[in-house]
Amino acid sequence: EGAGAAAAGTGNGATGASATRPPLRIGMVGYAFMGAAHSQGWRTAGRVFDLPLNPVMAAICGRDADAVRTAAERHGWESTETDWRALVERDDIDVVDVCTPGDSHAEIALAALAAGKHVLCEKPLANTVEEAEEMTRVAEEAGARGQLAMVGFNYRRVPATALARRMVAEGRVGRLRHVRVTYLQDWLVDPGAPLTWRLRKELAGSGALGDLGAHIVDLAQYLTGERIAGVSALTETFVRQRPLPAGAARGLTAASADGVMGEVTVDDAAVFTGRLTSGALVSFEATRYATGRKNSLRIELNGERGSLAFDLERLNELSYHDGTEPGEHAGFRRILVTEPEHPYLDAWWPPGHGLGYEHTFVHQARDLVHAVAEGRRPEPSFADGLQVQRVLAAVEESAEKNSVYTPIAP
Ligand code: SOE
Repeated sequence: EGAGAAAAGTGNGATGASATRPPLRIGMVGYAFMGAAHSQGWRTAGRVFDLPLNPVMAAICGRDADAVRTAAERHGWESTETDWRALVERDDIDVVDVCTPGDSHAEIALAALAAGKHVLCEKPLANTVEEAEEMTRVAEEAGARGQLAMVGFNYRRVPATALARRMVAEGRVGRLRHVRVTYLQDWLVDPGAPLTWRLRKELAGSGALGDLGAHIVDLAQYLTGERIAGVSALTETFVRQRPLPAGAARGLTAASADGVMGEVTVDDAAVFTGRLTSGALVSFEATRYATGRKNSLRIELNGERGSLAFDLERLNELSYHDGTEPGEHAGFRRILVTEPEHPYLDAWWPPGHGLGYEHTFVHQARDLVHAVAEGRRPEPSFADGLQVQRVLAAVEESAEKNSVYTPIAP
């Protein structure tokens, strides 16, 4: 992949060499925030990276025909469907990309695997451990037939987190002692904010825990290469009644004018500590009530030989402290993760020009295309998604028992 490829191509679809490669036809279900983010990924990946297959945005699916047509035009999808079952059965689709709320992940992913498709499923993998177990079992069977199943933990695809993973694996922090992770947002601070699907257990599975906690559990396990062996947790729902949304009940719509209230059935925040399999200690915090924190995901790892620190709001940077340096000149150094030697960056802009949130979805699309072409199990797999689901369930169980330490089976 050559530096400067990013500058090539401006229209929708593939340009130049990529148009001559075999197609990988994508069918996406859902067109809200994640649908837009994934669209961006599929549209851009083949124009920036020299991919072995050419991603084709074949069809987008949503229940509202007008809205899905508008989304198709905006994002560059070739056709639309209003029934996901029809999309899944189409012969001209190779990958089904599931960008719906969690209550439909299992049903759509299982049907897509049964229809012989590869699947990319947004996080968290499912709303329950049982669903995630079934999805993983079916994905493993499908894997034996050459089908791939991947979960959309996109923060693995920030160049700085991928570099952190590489540095941990190279032993640059040594044996781990502490990991501390927080994921803070503030979009629920206003008690008048509407009761959207994300606040209803039957649709979202859980609240800040599944939405934000899933990301940081996955990131902690990915960066350390370890599993969380057990947790002690507290969760809280600060605002228990909220106005029902006007219009579509599932979207992030404005509050209804008539003031009808509904019950919030998920957590607003989760705080938990855990133990890695190596014995290192981990602390986690996920909330939607941290005023001024918009999308603040921070992780710090402290090992015997050094430390690493990452902040999503400064995502082109990684801080590293080399604990083996003489004290006099030691300190955290800021690595600007924009060099061509850094993960994903050989295809992007010259050093110092920086990437953003959307690029994680471009990298996710790139990695899935490579995995399909090379017949490689993609990461994170459904089994990785199941492991995260088990941690989330253990957090809920521990919180119900007022923070009793709850072990997690592998
Ligand atoms: C909402 O809290 C949200 O959009 C999450 O659902 C995403 O996974 C995260 O990337 C940003 O915040």
